[in-house]
Amino acid sequence: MELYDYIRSSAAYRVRIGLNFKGVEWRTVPINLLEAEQRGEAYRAVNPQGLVPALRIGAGSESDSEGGKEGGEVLTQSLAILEWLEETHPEPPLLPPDALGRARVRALMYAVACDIHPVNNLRVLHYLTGELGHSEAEKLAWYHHWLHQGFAALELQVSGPRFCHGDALSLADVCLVPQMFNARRFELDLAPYPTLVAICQHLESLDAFARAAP
Ligand SMILES: N[C@@H](CCC(=O)N[C@@H](CS)C(=O)NCC(=O)O)C(=O)O
Repeated sequence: MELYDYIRSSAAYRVRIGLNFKGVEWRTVPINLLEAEQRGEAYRAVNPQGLVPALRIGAGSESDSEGGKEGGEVLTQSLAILEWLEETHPEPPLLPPDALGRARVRALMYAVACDIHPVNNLRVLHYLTGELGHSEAEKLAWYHHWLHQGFAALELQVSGPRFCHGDALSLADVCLVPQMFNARRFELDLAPYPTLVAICQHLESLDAFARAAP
Protein backbone atom coordinates (compact mmCIF):
# COMPACT_ATOMS: atom_id res chain seq x y z
CA MET A 1 0.00 0.00 0.00
CA GLU A 2 1.08 3.57 -0.61
CA LEU A 3 0.19 6.37 1.75
CA TYR A 4 0.11 9.91 0.40
CA ASP A 5 1.45 11.46 3.51
CA TYR A 6 2.77 14.58 5.16
CA ILE A 7 4.80 14.00 8.29
CA ARG A 8 3.00 16.58 10.49
CA SER A 9 -0.51 15.99 9.14
CA SER A 10 -2.74 14.77 11.98
CA ALA A 11 -5.06 12.96 9.57
CA ALA A 12 -2.17 11.12 7.89
CA TYR A 13 -0.62 10.38 11.30
CA ARG A 14 -3.86 8.56 12.26
CA VAL A 15 -3.54 6.32 9.22
CA ARG A 16 0.16 5.66 9.82
CA ILE A 17 -0.70 4.43 13.33
CA GLY A 18 -3.49 2.23 11.97
CA LEU A 19 -1.29 0.70 9.26
CA ASN A 20 1.50 0.00 11.75
CA PHE A 21 -0.87 -1.51 14.30
CA LYS A 22 -2.39 -3.84 11.70
CA GLY A 23 1.08 -4.90 10.59
CA VAL A 24 0.51 -4.24 6.91
CA GLU A 25 3.32 -3.30 4.57
CA TRP A 26 3.15 0.25 3.31
CA ARG A 27 5.34 2.96 1.97
CA THR A 28 5.04 6.70 2.10
CA VAL A 29 4.53 9.03 -0.86
CA PRO A 30 5.41 12.44 0.61
CA ILE A 31 3.17 15.39 -0.27
CA ASN A 32 4.69 18.62 0.96
CA LEU A 33 1.84 20.73 2.36
CA LEU A 34 4.14 23.69 2.99
CA GLU A 35 4.89 23.84 -0.73
CA ALA A 36 1.16 23.44 -1.56
CA GLU A 37 1.81 20.15 -3.37
CA GLN A 38 -1.61 18.98 -2.18
CA ARG A 39 -3.23 21.58 -4.43
CA GLY A 40 -1.15 20.74 -7.51
CA GLU A 41 -2.62 19.02 -10.54
CA ALA A 42 -0.73 15.78 -9.95
CA TYR A 43 -2.03 15.25 -6.44
CA ARG A 44 -5.55 16.45 -7.26
CA ALA A 45 -5.68 13.61 -9.77
CA VAL A 46 -5.19 11.30 -6.77
CA ASN A 47 -7.49 13.15 -4.36
CA PRO A 48 -9.61 15.93 -5.86
CA GLN A 49 -10.11 17.34 -2.36
CA GLY A 50 -6.43 18.25 -2.22
CA LEU A 51 -6.04 16.85 1.28
CA VAL A 52 -3.82 14.17 2.75
CA PRO A 53 -3.99 11.33 3.49
CA ALA A 54 -4.92 9.14 0.56
CA LEU A 55 -4.17 5.44 0.48
CA ARG A 56 -3.48 3.55 -2.71
CA ILE A 57 -4.32 -0.12 -2.35
CA GLY A 58 -3.62 -2.97 -4.74
CA ALA A 59 -1.09 -0.90 -6.67
CA GLY A 60 0.33 -2.71 -9.68
CA SER A 61 -2.86 -4.67 -10.27
CA GLU A 62 -3.45 -2.80 -13.55
CA SER A 63 -1.24 -3.61 -16.49
CA ASP A 64 0.92 -0.91 -18.08
CA SER A 65 -1.02 -1.30 -21.30
CA GLU A 66 -4.01 0.28 -19.56
CA GLY A 67 -2.64 3.77 -19.81
CA GLY A 68 0.40 3.30 -17.61
CA LYS A 69 -1.62 4.21 -14.49
CA GLU A 70 -0.24 3.58 -11.05
CA GLY A 71 -3.04 1.10 -10.58
CA GLY A 72 -5.17 -0.04 -7.69
CA GLU A 73 -7.80 1.95 -5.86
CA VAL A 74 -7.35 5.17 -3.97
CA LEU A 75 -9.08 5.63 -0.64
CA THR A 76 -9.46 9.08 0.91
CA GLN A 77 -10.63 10.45 4.28
CA SER A 78 -8.67 9.09 7.23
CA LEU A 79 -11.71 7.71 9.08
CA ALA A 80 -12.96 5.87 6.00
CA ILE A 81 -9.45 4.46 5.48
CA LEU A 82 -9.23 3.31 9.11
CA GLU A 83 -12.67 1.69 8.96
CA TRP A 84 -11.69 -0.05 5.70
CA LEU A 85 -8.51 -1.26 7.37
CA GLU A 86 -10.50 -2.59 10.31
CA GLU A 87 -12.88 -4.46 7.99
CA THR A 88 -10.17 -5.97 5.81
CA HIS A 89 -7.63 -6.63 8.61
CA PRO A 90 -9.77 -7.38 11.67
CA GLU A 91 -6.86 -8.62 13.79
CA PRO A 92 -5.67 -7.05 16.01
CA PRO A 93 -8.95 -5.14 16.46
CA LEU A 94 -9.34 -1.39 16.68
CA LEU A 95 -13.04 -1.52 17.53
CA PRO A 96 -14.67 -3.18 20.57
CA PRO A 97 -16.69 -6.40 20.12
CA ASP A 98 -19.97 -4.89 21.35
CA ALA A 99 -22.21 -2.42 19.48
CA LEU A 100 -22.38 -0.01 22.42
CA GLY A 101 -18.60 0.02 22.70
CA ARG A 102 -18.24 0.66 18.98
CA ALA A 103 -20.71 3.56 19.16
CA ARG A 104 -18.76 5.03 22.05
CA VAL A 105 -15.42 4.71 20.30
CA ARG A 106 -16.83 6.25 17.12
CA ALA A 107 -18.29 9.15 19.12
CA LEU A 108 -14.83 9.89 20.54
CA MET A 109 -13.09 9.58 17.18
CA TYR A 110 -15.66 11.84 15.48
CA ALA A 111 -15.31 14.39 18.29
CA VAL A 112 -11.63 14.69 17.38
CA ALA A 113 -11.74 14.21 13.62
CA CYS A 114 -15.05 15.93 12.75
CA ASP A 115 -15.35 18.64 15.41
CA ILE A 116 -11.90 19.57 16.73
CA HIS A 117 -9.61 19.03 13.74
CA PRO A 118 -11.45 20.67 10.79
CA VAL A 119 -11.62 24.20 12.22
CA ASN A 120 -7.89 24.08 12.98
CA ASN A 121 -6.70 22.68 9.69
CA LEU A 122 -3.89 24.35 7.75
CA ARG A 123 -6.16 25.81 5.07
CA VAL A 124 -8.51 27.29 7.70
CA LEU A 125 -5.65 28.87 9.64
CA HIS A 126 -4.13 30.20 6.40
CA TYR A 127 -7.48 31.71 5.45
CA LEU A 128 -7.65 33.50 8.81
CA THR A 129 -4.21 35.08 8.46
CA GLY A 130 -4.41 35.49 4.66
CA GLU A 131 -7.72 36.56 3.13
CA LEU A 132 -9.29 37.65 6.43
CA GLY A 133 -6.17 39.54 7.58
CA HIS A 134 -5.96 38.24 11.16
CA SER A 135 -2.69 38.34 13.09
CA GLU A 136 -0.66 35.32 14.21
CA ALA A 137 -1.83 36.01 17.79
CA GLU A 138 -5.48 35.94 16.70
CA LYS A 139 -4.87 32.72 14.79
CA LEU A 140 -3.43 31.17 17.92
CA ALA A 141 -6.37 32.43 19.99
CA TRP A 142 -8.77 30.79 17.49
CA TYR A 143 -6.82 27.53 17.66
CA HIS A 144 -6.70 27.51 21.47
CA HIS A 145 -10.40 28.38 21.78
CA TRP A 146 -11.58 25.44 19.69
CA LEU A 147 -9.06 23.01 21.14
CA HIS A 148 -10.03 23.88 24.70
CA GLN A 149 -13.72 23.40 23.90
CA GLY A 150 -13.08 20.03 22.32
CA PHE A 151 -10.59 18.74 24.88
CA ALA A 152 -12.68 19.84 27.89
CA ALA A 153 -15.50 17.55 26.77
CA LEU A 154 -13.16 14.74 25.76
CA GLU A 155 -11.44 14.82 29.16
CA LEU A 156 -14.80 13.93 30.73
CA GLN A 157 -15.69 11.29 28.16
CA VAL A 158 -12.58 9.10 28.01
CA SER A 159 -12.05 6.16 30.34
CA GLY A 160 -8.31 6.45 31.03
CA PRO A 161 -5.76 5.92 32.38
CA ARG A 162 -4.30 3.93 29.46
CA PHE A 163 -6.91 4.06 26.71
CA CYS A 164 -9.80 6.27 25.62
CA HIS A 165 -12.29 3.43 25.84
CA GLY A 166 -12.05 0.57 28.36
CA ASP A 167 -8.80 -1.32 28.54
CA ALA A 168 -7.99 -1.86 24.89
CA LEU A 169 -6.62 0.15 22.05
CA SER A 170 -9.23 1.61 19.69
CA LEU A 171 -9.75 4.05 16.85
CA ALA A 172 -10.42 6.74 19.47
CA ASP A 173 -6.80 6.40 20.65
CA VAL A 174 -5.58 6.49 17.05
CA CYS A 175 -7.29 9.88 16.65
CA LEU A 176 -6.34 11.31 20.04
CA VAL A 177 -2.55 11.06 19.80
CA PRO A 178 -2.11 13.11 16.58
CA GLN A 179 -4.44 15.80 17.95
CA MET A 180 -2.42 15.97 21.17
CA PHE A 181 0.80 16.21 19.16
CA ASN A 182 -0.74 19.09 17.21
CA ALA A 183 -1.91 20.79 20.41
CA ARG A 184 1.64 20.66 21.82
CA ARG A 185 2.97 22.19 18.59
CA PHE A 186 0.57 25.09 19.05
CA GLU A 187 1.57 25.41 22.73
CA LEU A 188 -1.84 24.61 24.17
CA ASP A 189 -1.86 24.39 27.97
CA LEU A 190 -2.64 20.72 28.62
CA ALA A 191 -2.76 21.03 32.42
CA PRO A 192 -6.61 20.94 32.49
CA TYR A 193 -6.55 17.54 30.73
CA PRO A 194 -4.61 15.12 32.97
CA THR A 195 -6.49 12.06 31.71
CA LEU A 196 -5.84 12.88 28.06
CA VAL A 197 -2.17 13.51 28.89
CA ALA A 198 -1.86 10.18 30.75
CA ILE A 199 -3.53 8.24 27.93
CA CYS A 200 -1.35 9.93 25.36
CA GLN A 201 1.86 9.25 27.29
CA HIS A 202 0.99 5.58 27.46
CA LEU A 203 0.00 5.34 23.79
CA GLU A 204 3.11 7.12 22.56
CA SER A 205 5.22 4.41 24.19
CA LEU A 206 3.59 1.71 22.02
CA ASP A 207 5.46 0.56 18.94
CA ALA A 208 2.74 1.35 16.34
CA PHE A 209 2.47 4.89 17.64
CA ALA A 210 6.20 5.47 18.09
CA ARG A 211 6.94 4.42 14.50
CA ALA A 212 4.18 6.70 13.17
CA ALA A 213 5.28 9.79 15.07
CA PRO A 214 6.36 12.87 13.08
N1 LIG B 1 -11.30 14.87 6.99
C1 LIG B 1 -10.04 14.66 6.35
C2 LIG B 1 -9.11 15.81 6.71
C3 LIG B 1 -7.86 15.79 5.90
C4 LIG B 1 -7.06 17.05 6.15
O1 LIG B 1 -7.60 18.06 6.59
N2 LIG B 1 -5.76 16.96 5.89
C5 LIG B 1 -4.93 18.11 6.08
C6 LIG B 1 -3.67 17.74 6.84
S1 LIG B 1 -4.05 17.20 8.48
C7 LIG B 1 -4.51 18.67 4.75
O2 LIG B 1 -4.26 17.95 3.81
N3 LIG B 1 -4.44 19.99 4.66
C8 LIG B 1 -4.02 20.65 3.46
C9 LIG B 1 -4.51 22.04 3.43
O3 LIG B 1 -5.09 22.50 4.40
O4 LIG B 1 -4.28 22.68 2.40
C10 LIG B 1 -9.43 13.33 6.79
O5 LIG B 1 -9.72 12.91 7.91
O6 LIG B 1 -8.72 12.70 6.02
